[in-house]
Amino acid sequence: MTALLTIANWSSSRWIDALEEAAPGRSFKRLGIDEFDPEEVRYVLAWKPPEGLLKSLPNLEVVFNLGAGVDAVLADPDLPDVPIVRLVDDNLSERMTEWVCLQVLFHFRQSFTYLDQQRKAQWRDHLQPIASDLRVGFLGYGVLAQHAAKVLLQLGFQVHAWSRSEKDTDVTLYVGDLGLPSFLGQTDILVALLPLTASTRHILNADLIGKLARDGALGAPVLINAGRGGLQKEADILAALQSGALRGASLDVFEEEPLPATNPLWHAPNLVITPHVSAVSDPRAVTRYVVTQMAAYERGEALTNVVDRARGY
Ligand code: NDP
Ligand code: OXD
Repeated sequence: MTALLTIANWSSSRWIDALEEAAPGRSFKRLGIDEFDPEEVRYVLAWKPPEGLLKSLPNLEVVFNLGAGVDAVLADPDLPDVPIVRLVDDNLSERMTEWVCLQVLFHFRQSFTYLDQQRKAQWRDHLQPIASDLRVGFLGYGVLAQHAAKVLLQLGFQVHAWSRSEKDTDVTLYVGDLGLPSFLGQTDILVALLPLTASTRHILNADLIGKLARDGALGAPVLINAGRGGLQKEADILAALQSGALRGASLDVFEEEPLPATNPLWHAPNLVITPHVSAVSDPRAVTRYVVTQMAAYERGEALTNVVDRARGY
């Protein structure tokens, strides 16, 4: 019985070391490096697996996605009918919370203005609103957004959120298409933590930006996206930054990654760019999660965090 590891963009050596440490008795093979018999593969541990791979494994039982977002796995037109388990892990949530809070505070504390003044050796202060004057809205209120929201609430920000379905929360929740305009109209800093699905693709467009609050303490809204690049219409975001319709933005994800050097976003005003690093999966933490799930599954217990294919996340 073999578990096959297939990861794009990341080096597999740290992963295989972590797996062998967490589960010494198991057989782990790396796609493209180790020899393996496709008939013996029972589990795949995947980050952006090549299309068709999963279908070629006749005895595959479970796919463990090594990240939280499963858009790359679900994009495989030949996806076999096996459960796909996504990553839900405190380590990942904590990293995302750090990044989200860093970006919210960066824009809130007018950091572009002060960095610009520093380059010009200018000593000049600006009126600083207080956190409780700012309305942070989470577009998507799942595991990661709820974790970040707790910290922003502690910092004093007003927080509200938008999701697909009703749920019990500690913040005001707007739901579905009907709730979206009211949600946007109350939002000074928008934080997108949505999965990429047919319903969310290109949701971050000029129309949405035009509906954000313009009466807030920062004078114009800020857009933060760590969900997926496919949520963005990048030309619209660029135009909004250039026109001032957006006061600033922070983007960790892009329609094309790596972001090509020729992309004009690199030179957009008031834009923070990070290279899809807001919450990088940590091999040791993820490995513990996967190995625990495998053991539970083999004891006949239910897998957790199984993706709902009809919903797309
Ligand atoms: P969850 O599945 O826990 O949360 C997703 C949220 O989005 C839910 O609140 C869900 O609503 C909402 N949602 C989905 N579709 C819609 C829709 N059509 N309309 C309104 N709301 C919608 O995901 P996570 O919080 O764990 O992760 C979110 C995303 O973050 C991942 O899918 C991934 O793309 C991205 N990510 C990026 C990373 C990075 O490094 N940049 C790292 C990790 C994740 P409901 O609650 O009703 O289901
Ligand atoms: C994820 C990611 O989805 O790292 O976990 O993007």
